[in-house]
Amino acid sequence: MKQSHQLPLMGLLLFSLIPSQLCEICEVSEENYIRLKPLLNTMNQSKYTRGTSSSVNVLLSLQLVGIQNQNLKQKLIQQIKYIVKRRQAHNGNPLTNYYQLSLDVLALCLLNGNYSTTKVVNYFIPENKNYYFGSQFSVDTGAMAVLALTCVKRSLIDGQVKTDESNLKNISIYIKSLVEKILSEKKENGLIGNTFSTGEAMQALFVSSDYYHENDWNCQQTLNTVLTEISQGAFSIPIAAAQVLPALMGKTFLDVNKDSSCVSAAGNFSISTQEPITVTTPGSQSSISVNYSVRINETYFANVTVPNGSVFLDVMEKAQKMNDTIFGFTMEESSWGPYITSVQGLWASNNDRTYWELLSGGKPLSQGVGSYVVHDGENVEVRWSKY
Ligand code: B12
Ligand SMILES: *[C@@H]1O[C@H](CO)[C@@H](O)[C@H](O)[C@H]1NC(C)=O
Ligand SMILES: *[C@@H]1O[C@H](CO)[C@@H](O)[C@H](O)[C@H]1NC(C)=O
Ligand SMILES: *[C@@H]1O[C@H](CO)[C@@H](O)[C@H](O)[C@H]1NC(C)=O
Ligand SMILES: *[C@@H]1O[C@H](CO)[C@@H](O)[C@H](O)[C@H]1NC(C)=O
Ligand SMILES: *[C@@H]1O[C@H](CO)[C@@H](O)[C@H](O)[C@H]1NC(C)=O
Ligand SMILES: *[C@@H]1O[C@H](CO)[C@@H](O)[C@H](O)[C@H]1NC(C)=O
Ligand SMILES: *[C@@H]1O[C@H](CO)[C@@H](O)[C@H](O)[C@H]1NC(C)=O
Ligand SMILES: *[C@@H]1O[C@H](CO)[C@@H](O)[C@H](O)[C@H]1NC(C)=O
Ligand SMILES: *[C@@H]1O[C@H](CO)[C@@H](O)[C@H](O)[C@H]1NC(C)=O
Repeated sequence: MKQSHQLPLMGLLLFSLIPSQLCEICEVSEENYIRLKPLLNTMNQSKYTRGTSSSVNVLLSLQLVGIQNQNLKQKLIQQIKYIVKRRQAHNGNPLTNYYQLSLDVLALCLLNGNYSTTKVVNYFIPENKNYYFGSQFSVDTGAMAVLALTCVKRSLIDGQVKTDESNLKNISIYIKSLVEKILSEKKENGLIGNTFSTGEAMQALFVSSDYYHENDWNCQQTLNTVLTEISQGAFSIPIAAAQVLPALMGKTFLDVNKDSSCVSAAGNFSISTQEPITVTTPGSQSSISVNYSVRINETYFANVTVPNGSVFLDVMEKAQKMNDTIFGFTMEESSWGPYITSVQGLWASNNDRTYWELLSGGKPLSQGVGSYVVHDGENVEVRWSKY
């Protein structure tokens, strides 16, 4: 499964150029399409200058919802070719987590590629610690796994892939167990996990309705909450918008190679040149102070003053200027923005499952340093953690 690792992505995308579809339960009605506009505008801000998985997500998402835009598509296809090439040159990306494993299995499965069902059954055991970050079940990861397993299950049932009965049975058991875990992360307002995992959780629940009762999930409530979050500018980076859009239009990744269509209406909203919703910061002339801490075994902290409206990263940069030994850090650009790779010279490692966790008031943040806006008097922290 590993050597063919990144290639399937390309094929998946080519496949997805075939118009998609199947109408699903719970989706945004046509008269509400206008409420999805901020997402499309944000996706249009996607930077094409560098190959990131962000552009891949944007393209996939646009294809899934049936929006055609030649200019945008050409640029994105160039990017994907570039990514595939680069990954081949680097002898494949190391497999770092189950979210990526699920994406790969899904791609192989959708392309009717060659994969071992027995390996899938061995890897995807719901008790595997890779579904968790620390003690927290990762809804994004679980949802992606449900999509992958559902695809595999369907090809087994269709007889496209041969296997013994026990594998099929185990896969069903896994899906049921993962769906339970996903549903147990449902919040009172309908979000599943957090704002950014909800779209993927919805996709997983769309394809697995055999595994839960109608009363277990109020799809409409979830949908309404997501629409509210859109209006508040929550999906302000292209990849966040790309990950939530398909579910809102009733689409899942399993639809990419279906060709009946019921989203002709989607052609109605072309991407406009309107500015995306940005959080305005009228109070940006004034200053705020935050208590910034670096916690390893010891805790180091400082009172850092930054302009009102600053993000976490601004605080870290200011602190670094104050004392480079204690607050020095490095970061790496990723599809979700800047990712903190080291602080005080201590590097995060996939092998050791270590990372720099971001917290506010002792609670993990659901955004990165480039997006999270800090508040006056807040206690923010970067903590040396294991997942
Ligand atoms: C795996 C994962 C992690 C792993 C990454 C390392 C590893 N071994 O893979 C760990 C557990 C370390 C991690 C950490 C964090 N994560 Co994370 N992570 C994911 C997850 C489940 C899959 C990412 C992936 O592999 N994508 C597939 C590959 C092909 O794409 P990629 O772009 O190359 O993936 C890389 C980046 O995504 C990067 N990464 C992972 N998380 C984050 C978060 C941020 C803010 C950034 C900039 C980069 C980044 O690591 C990936 C592997 O190299 C996503 C879920 C999702 N929906 O995308 C959440 C997700 C991206 N993470 C998220 C968050 C919030 C974080 C943290 C900020 C949590 C925290 N409170 O500390 C930290 C990052 C802090 C920092 N140092 O800057 C959010 C981002 C939401 C947002 N609006 O910004 C997501 C969407 C989960 C969620 N629903 O909340 N994460
Ligand atoms: C599929 O992969 C297996 C090993 O994983 C190999 O034995 C088999 O020959 C492959 N089949 C095809 C058609 O490539
Ligand atoms: C699959 O299910 C069978 C029983 O149906 C069980 O004996 C076996 O251990 C399972 N395999 C895995 C990898 O869990
Ligand atoms: C586009 O929207 C208009 C009104 O908003 C509607 O009358 C028309 O049928 C829609 N077009 C398609 C292709 O659905
Ligand atoms: C994206 O926005 C830019 C302006 O920011 C505009 O020139 C371009 O036409 C837009 N692209 C699409 C596909 O709408
Ligand atoms: C910071 O700006 C926000 C509006 O963006 C305002 O509500 C808040 O009172 C300001 N805080 C300070 C301390 O100036
Ligand atoms: C700042 O944070 C540190 C620990 O992170 C704590 O010990 C200290 O009391 C905090 N200071 C204030 C003023 O809250
Ligand atoms: C933290 O303390 C433990 C126990 O004293 C030690 O084993 C570990 O190496 C320390 N970690 C770091 C990053 O300094
Ligand atoms: C942090 O510094 C600011 C500006 O110097 C000051 O007004 C504030 O009282 C300080 N906060 C703490 C908790 O020391
Ligand atoms: C940074 O902090 C360390 C430890 O408190 C101290 O020894 C060093 O002098 C500080 N450096 C600067 C430039 O303030």
